Amino acid sequence: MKWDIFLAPYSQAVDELKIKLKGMRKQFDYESRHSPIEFVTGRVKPITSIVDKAKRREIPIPKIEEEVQDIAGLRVVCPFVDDIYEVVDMIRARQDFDIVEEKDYIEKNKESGYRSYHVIISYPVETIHGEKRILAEVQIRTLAMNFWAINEHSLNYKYSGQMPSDVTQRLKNAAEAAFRLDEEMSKIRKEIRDAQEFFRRKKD
Ligand code: 0O2
Repeated sequence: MKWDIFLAPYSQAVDELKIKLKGMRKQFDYESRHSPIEFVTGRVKPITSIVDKAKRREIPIPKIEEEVQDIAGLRVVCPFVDDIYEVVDMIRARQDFDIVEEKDYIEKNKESGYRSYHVIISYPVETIHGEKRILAEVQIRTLAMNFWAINEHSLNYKYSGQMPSDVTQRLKNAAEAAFRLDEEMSKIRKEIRDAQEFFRRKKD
C-alpha cells in the first residue's frame, strides 16, 4: 500500500473542508450574528489508527476506502446543543458534497457515554487525474461533549481499551454531568447571548 498516494486526497479534503466550515463561522461574524460554530478542527487519521481499525473490524486493505469512513475527519464544536442541529441543517443544505449517512449519538448516546452528531459525507476532490470522491466524517458536538470526549479518548489510549470498571463508571457519570451542563446552559442561553451582545457593542 502506497500510503502517501492513498492519503493525498483525504489530506486535500480535510484542508478544503476546514476552510469551508470555518468560512461558515466567519459569515456569522461578518453579519454580527450569534455563530452556532465555536471552532472547527480537522485531521487525517494516522496510518497506524487506520490499520488498527481495519484489523479490529476485519476489513481487508482494498475495502478500507469504502469501510473506514473517518480517514478524513472534521470536528465542528458548538456552544449549545441547539446549535448542533442548526449546523446539521446548514450541512444538509450545501451543494458541494452529498450526505451518505447521519448518526445521532445525542438522542441516543453510546454505551461509553459518548455524545456527538456524526455526518458522513461523500466529498469530491479534484485531482490531476480527475474527480475522486472520498468519504469524510464530520463530528458536531458541544464544548461540554468535546471536553468529555477528549478526556475519555486519552484515558482509552492510556488503558489500551482495557479501562478499569470504576473509571468507566466515573466517565459515564461525567458524561451525564456534561449533558446536564449543556441543558442548564441552554436554559440561560438568552441571558448569555444578551451579555455577549452587550460586550460586542461596548467593544465597537
Ligand atoms: P479516533 O481515534 O478518534 O479516530 P460503527 O461501525 O458506525 O459503529 P465507527 O465506524 O467507528 O463505528 O463509527 P463511530 O462509532 O461513529 O465512531 C467514529 C468516531 O467517533 C471514532 O473514531 C471516535 O473519533 C468517535 N467516537 C465514537 N465513539 C466514541 C467514544 O465512545 N468515545 C470517544 N472519545 N470517541 C468516540 P475512532 O476510529 O474510534 O477513533
